[in-house]
Amino acid sequence: MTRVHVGLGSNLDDPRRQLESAFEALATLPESVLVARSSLYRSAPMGPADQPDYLNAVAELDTQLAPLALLDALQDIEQAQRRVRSRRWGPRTLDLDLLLYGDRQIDLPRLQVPHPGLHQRCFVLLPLLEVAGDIEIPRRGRVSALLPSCGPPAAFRLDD
Ligand code: ROI
Repeated sequence: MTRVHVGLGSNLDDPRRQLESAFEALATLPESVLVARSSLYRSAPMGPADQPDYLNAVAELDTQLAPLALLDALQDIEQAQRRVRSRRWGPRTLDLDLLLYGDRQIDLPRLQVPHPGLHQRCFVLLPLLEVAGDIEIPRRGRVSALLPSCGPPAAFRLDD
């Protein structure tokens, strides 16, 4: 089993419902166990400002799926929720990013792990800290060391 972290993001079609059903789908992934889910966080869009605010969260899983098999499974979930992505950095119904795969570093055309933007994004680092504690991000250091320089946009935890 490898411990992995997946980032969830949505800013279309009832983002709270999108993230809830994504967590349900993640809980049924083959050869995997959903270990923890973070709270939901709201943030202004990074990128074009003419789109709704995002909700983001992080899921922690233990999996026996290989990285690309896991990526395929995440993309299946995105498609099942009728992912709409009109333009680069535009609004989307559901984004699932493989953030961390154990302590592996992966550099393939389809998949870069750790996720390239992870260390700069408050809306990823804050939910990650909640589920994973102060883990080490390969080549980047600990989450707590990255938080002071993350963002904008700022991210705000929603009440349950
Ligand atoms: N901005 C925020 N706040 N949250 C996201 O998940 C997010 N995802 C994206 C882009 C368009 C870069 N901006 C985002 O893909």
